[in-house]
Amino acid sequence: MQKCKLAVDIGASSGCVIAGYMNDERLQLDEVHRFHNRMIEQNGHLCWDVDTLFFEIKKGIKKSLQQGYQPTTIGIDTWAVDFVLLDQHKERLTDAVAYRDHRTDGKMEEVFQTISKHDIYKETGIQFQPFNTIYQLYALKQESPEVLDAAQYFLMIPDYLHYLFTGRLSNEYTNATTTQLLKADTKNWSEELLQAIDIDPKLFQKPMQPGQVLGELTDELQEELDCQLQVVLPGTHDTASAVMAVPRQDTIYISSGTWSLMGVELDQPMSTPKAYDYNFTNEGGVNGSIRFLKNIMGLWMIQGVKREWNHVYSYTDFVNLAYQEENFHAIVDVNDKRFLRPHRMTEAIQTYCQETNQSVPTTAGELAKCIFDSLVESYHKVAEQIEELTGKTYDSIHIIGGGSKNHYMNEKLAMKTNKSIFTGPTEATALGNLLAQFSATGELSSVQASKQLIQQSFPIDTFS
Ligand code: LFR
Repeated sequence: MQKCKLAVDIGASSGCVIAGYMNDERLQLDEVHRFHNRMIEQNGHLCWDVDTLFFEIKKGIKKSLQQGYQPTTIGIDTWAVDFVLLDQHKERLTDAVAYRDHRTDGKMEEVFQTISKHDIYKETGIQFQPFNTIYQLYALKQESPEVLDAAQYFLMIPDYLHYLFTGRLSNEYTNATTTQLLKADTKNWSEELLQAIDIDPKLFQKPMQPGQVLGELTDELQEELDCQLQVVLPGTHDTASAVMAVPRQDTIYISSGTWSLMGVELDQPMSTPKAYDYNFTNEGGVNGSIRFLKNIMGLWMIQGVKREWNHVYSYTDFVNLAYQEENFHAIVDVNDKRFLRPHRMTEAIQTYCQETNQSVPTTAGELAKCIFDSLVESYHKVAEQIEELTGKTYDSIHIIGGGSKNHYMNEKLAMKTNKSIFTGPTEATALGNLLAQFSATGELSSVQASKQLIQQSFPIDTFS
């Protein structure tokens, strides 16, 4: 039996259970289970099917045992900002409404009437996104105040999954920062902000730092799964885990997946007026670091087009098709609101091009080229903003995550920015999740050691 740790990483379109173990000074990964994830319509809202996610994780644990592994610890990370509420019996009271649901339309602006945008940023250092938890809670309070009256516990999605496995309630710190309800200085919930949206502070646990053991599997699950496991808190926000696995520190990174998260790691939050103007965020990281970054719309756009073209083309096909459209040029502002949750992505892109008097992409290749070129354009602009804000020049951009395999974009970005582009590892999020587990069990002692381990375990490609 090979001892291992299990990283569960769930993104907006798929999730996986990955076994990680040390072999000859290297970290070895083995994907034991992969499953689909998607939003479903429930009670008039777009929701995540958290019961199925729980089922799939259990399936992954069972498969790891069947494949000859002996898992000792497990940790779960997902996207950020979404949550559920539990009642006094610790039963789920709410659907897991997804952040792309329309319930938050216009809510951010309404909250600003009670507490100013400036004050929120000063208190939290977190970017303004209409879907932040603060605006979701505000929307829920308006729609169903009785639900908030009955609620006793607030759990974000990974907190809830961890609860199902252990019966323990926690609010993990890195994910909690994305609510835009945590005070940047105390790393605890902001009474002032909770009061502004009229939410009872009793719902929240004191945020717990990643890299700690949460608890054992419940007796019931030990029996069902026929194993004993410790649940360890990783950076439960996927981006926190991913950035932990960037092999170098003195670089701009892009965590490239459904979103492209582009920024640098800092020791202290930077909430200057310029950072506010550019809407940069200061998310809490693992080991006390701060992820100073900007959300860029990312591969969500090509995922939409892929779906609308009935999955006839794979991602690799879209990349190859983009190469063939050398003469086609159209650039959209990828962070335009219309692309966040459009009815149809293809149409949203075409309308943008029409309105801005550009060529309108109609073929799959033209659409792919338009999306990829527009993302590169946005990366370039954000790289300039990062250098302006930090007062530093960076000579490289390091791309991690599944999107780092897009050679077309990597080459264009190298040409556009004149910086070296390093890519990999693609499974950075699961890796970061595992690193926190190794550190909880005392097998890794420092950030330096973690980065070193990544460097010696995974190949890095270069584009210049
Ligand atoms: C990426 C991510 C981003 C967050 C967005 C919404 O998966 O976690 O960091 O801004 O999803 O939760």
